[in-house]
Amino acid sequence: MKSCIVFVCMIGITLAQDPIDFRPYNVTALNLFYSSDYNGNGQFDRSELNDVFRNYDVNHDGRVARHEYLHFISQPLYDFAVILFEDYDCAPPPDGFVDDVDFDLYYSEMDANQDGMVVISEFVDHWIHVLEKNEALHMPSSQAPVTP
Ligand SMILES: [Ca+2]
Ligand SMILES: [Ca+2]
Ligand SMILES: [Ca+2]
Repeated sequence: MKSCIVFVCMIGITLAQDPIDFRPYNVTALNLFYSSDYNGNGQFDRSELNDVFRNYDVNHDGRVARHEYLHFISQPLYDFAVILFEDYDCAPPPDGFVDDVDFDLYYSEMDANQDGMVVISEFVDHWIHVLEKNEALHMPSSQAPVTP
């Protein structure tokens, strides 16, 4: 469950951290990869995207509703989680549920070279981009930026 939350909201670990700080993003993304590569084959398999979300599917209907996902999330990352869910719910039209149709598209977006497999560099690049794009939603405002 913990690694699942880490992936989906990048959050499980953060429950123990105050303030929350995902920087440096490349390290966060790498840790995220290792917690999401369930079979340890060094790639993020398409099936592992399902694995990541499985624990959110409280009523086991094969898809994750917005309220199921957000149920696990609390402030200060709630707003970030809302945006992440919108990213996951990517198959048009957005319907408030994340399921295989969304997973296929999301996985394809992570698969930068479109060879059908998300390797570690693709995974890391994807999450660095997500973290940078949404920095205002998760950056601890009380801290000055840290230079690596
Ligand atoms: Ca794997
Ligand atoms: Ca959807
Ligand atoms: Ca690839």
